[in-house]
Amino acid sequence: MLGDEIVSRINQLGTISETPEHLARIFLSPEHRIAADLIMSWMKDAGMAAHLDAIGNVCGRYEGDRPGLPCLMLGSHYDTVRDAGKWDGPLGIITAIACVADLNRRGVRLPFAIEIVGFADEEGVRFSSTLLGSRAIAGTFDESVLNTRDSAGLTMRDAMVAFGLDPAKIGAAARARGELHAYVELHIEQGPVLEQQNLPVGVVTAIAGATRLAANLSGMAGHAGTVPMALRRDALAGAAECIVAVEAFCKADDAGLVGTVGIINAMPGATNVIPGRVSFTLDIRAPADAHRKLAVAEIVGWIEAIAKRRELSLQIDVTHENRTVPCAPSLKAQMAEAVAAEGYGVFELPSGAGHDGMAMIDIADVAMLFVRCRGGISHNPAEHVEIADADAGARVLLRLIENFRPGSQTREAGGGQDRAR
Ligand code: HGY
Ligand code: MN
Ligand code: MN
Repeated sequence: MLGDEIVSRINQLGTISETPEHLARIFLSPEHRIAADLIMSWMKDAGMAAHLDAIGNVCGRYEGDRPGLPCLMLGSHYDTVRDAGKWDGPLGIITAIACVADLNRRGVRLPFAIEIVGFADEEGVRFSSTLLGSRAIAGTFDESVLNTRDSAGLTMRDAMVAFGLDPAKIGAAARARGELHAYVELHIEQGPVLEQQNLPVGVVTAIAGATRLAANLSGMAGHAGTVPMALRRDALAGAAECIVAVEAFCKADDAGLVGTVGIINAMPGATNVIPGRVSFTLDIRAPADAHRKLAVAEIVGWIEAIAKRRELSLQIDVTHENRTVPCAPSLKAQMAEAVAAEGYGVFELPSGAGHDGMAMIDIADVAMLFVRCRGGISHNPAEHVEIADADAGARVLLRLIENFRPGSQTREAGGGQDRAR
């Protein structure tokens, strides 16, 4: 069963982490490099040529029935969030490698090549701008991101050099539209819908767009014991009011709007000091781009009004924006055929989570296959996939690959992607 090897490799990769207690494999970290080497070895065992590209993506290629053919590109990301689950990202890479290994064992060569990419930075944990690996491959990497600093003050440029990469060569990772027939990603659903439908797999219709913002509030630090409440300009109390306002605004929405404050930092950070400065992040998403953009404008308006009333100064910037990306109808149809051929009900659903297909759309049609995960839990160490579902995902992906019919590309290159900020 393909699922056995997949689960064992998920467990093996899941031990490669910043700390043993909480899984974290952050872009350009030492553990990121160890993971890249392990994935490369798996690709080579599966009969692929494998290398690390100019931004740290792990790239494998399995030639078709003659050399140099355009490829069906598969993949997912091998970086993680902090205190992550071990399936988010790796399942797509490891399953794709298992499929190629199966073809290789049988000596099957197809009328197209197969490439698998382990993308280096989908989550954007370190430099607050996501999809860096897939943007480099799509040729849409924004060089200004090289100047952003991580929490230790290191720029992406310096982190790349320390990792052994040359920032000046990122452009070499870019692929031309004609080199790919399509990009197809298998990923855990990260939501509860397939479990509710009692289905192991689902066909993704679109990947929801997202806007990330960084907010900084400044008031007046002071003595916790001597400053009367009425005279305070407490930046943390102000941030708290903003966070509750964002939650209330999104809860009141009936069109799929979601808003999250994932990081907050109060300074100077002492029990007996009124916080003079606070920084926090915002992540706003909705199925429809126009709705998301309107919501972002309204939320920023709310935050500005709260800051003004509390006499706090506010700096709020968009750090990342991605529009909703549709999956190609011709690929969805082929995916549905593969699901049905494996004996499962065909169920279509949108992705609330972002994925590398949001960048890959600029050079190829995109499709995704979701695999059920227990309780819909993700970005959490409790993330889990049953072996039977991992096996189901692998069999559907293998069926899609073997029956894949390269269609006409339906998008012009550079299809209006909001550039990462
Ligand atoms: O944030 C996301 O949706 C993805 O997990 N990076
Ligand atoms: Mn994720
Ligand atoms: Mn993911």
